[in-house]
Amino acid sequence: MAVADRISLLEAVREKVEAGERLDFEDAVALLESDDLLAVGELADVARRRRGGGDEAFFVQNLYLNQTNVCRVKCKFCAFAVTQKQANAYTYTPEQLVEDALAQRELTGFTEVHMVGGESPHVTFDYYVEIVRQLREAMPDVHLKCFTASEIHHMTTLSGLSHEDVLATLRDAGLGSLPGGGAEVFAERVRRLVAPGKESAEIWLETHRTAHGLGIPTHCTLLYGHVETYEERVDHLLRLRALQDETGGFLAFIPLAFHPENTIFERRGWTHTVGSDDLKMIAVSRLLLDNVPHVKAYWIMMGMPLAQIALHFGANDVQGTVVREEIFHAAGARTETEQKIDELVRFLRAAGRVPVQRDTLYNELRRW
Ligand code: V47
Repeated sequence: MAVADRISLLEAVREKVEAGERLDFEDAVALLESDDLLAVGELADVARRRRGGGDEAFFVQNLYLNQTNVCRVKCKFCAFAVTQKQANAYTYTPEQLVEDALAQRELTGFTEVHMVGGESPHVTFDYYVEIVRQLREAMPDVHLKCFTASEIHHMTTLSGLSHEDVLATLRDAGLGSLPGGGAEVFAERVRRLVAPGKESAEIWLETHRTAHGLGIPTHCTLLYGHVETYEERVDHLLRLRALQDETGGFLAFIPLAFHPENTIFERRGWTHTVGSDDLKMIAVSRLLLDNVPHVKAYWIMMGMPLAQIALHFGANDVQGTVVREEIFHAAGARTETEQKIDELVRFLRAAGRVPVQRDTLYNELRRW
């Protein structure tokens, strides 16, 4: 495409953003194809501010737990999952998870437990309900953000219950929200290549629709930087936007950059995404998902220095203190696995933003 055409495409997008008009498929592909990274970032920041965003940059004080790394699904992008027979396989009991969380609570005052794990065929649905029930009982004031839509689907096959019954049972036991994992890329072509054993895009979306209908807010993600095309990224974002139009139940979107180490793709020569692609994904997500309130620059994935810049490319959240992260670190993440609040605050301030500690539902807890 000629340079002049590219400039006029960006200008057309700018006019739409300034008029508060919705962007379409072609606009988003053109933004991803643009080499004018700073212009794309600035447009995303304009769109964020036009929709009421300010100088705040949010984070939550949270604790990551993984109940098991045993998984029946052999996703080719995953370096975390193992089989039951592998030496490093673990499946914690509800009691062990509670003991661990209570010990961590002595050290930090986290307000959220973020828990995901493998789809182990060696547990029952009661195992999941017991985890939630016991965590709720031990820490009634902590928000439990647990289990991806893929894990919820796994629970329906373990129990024979419907998605609605599984979600309602977990909610009644104390579940507060769902994290956004498992979405990967919705396009059937990509799913067949990278996650052939996983449930379909329709099931992932239906699980979130059902959660929203039950009053359970959720998060959403896109795993980019492997075999997908720009068009497939945009299709994914548009499907999320359509569901959000219907339910309004997504709290935040988190673009997840593929980490190849210790995966089949590393052996095929795949490398880490580059910073310009990470920033573009943040910006295009912010521009296209005009109805999702928050976009997270996940520091575990991109590192704090790039996350600082992402806050000027449409992101308004950096996730949280985390404490312990296994999924990205199994696949080669070089970031820390924990940030202390003081350190997060320093980074956010240095990025020219006002650090705000939030709870999971984006209620403000403290501002610096
Ligand atoms: O579902 C797995 C992805 C997800 C790799 O909801 C990988 O607030 C990159 O969903 N390289 C789990 N990505 C993490 C997740 C998440 C993270 C932060 C915040 C929230 C939220 C959710 O990570 C998985 C999968 O899509 N993943 N392996 C990898 N090698």
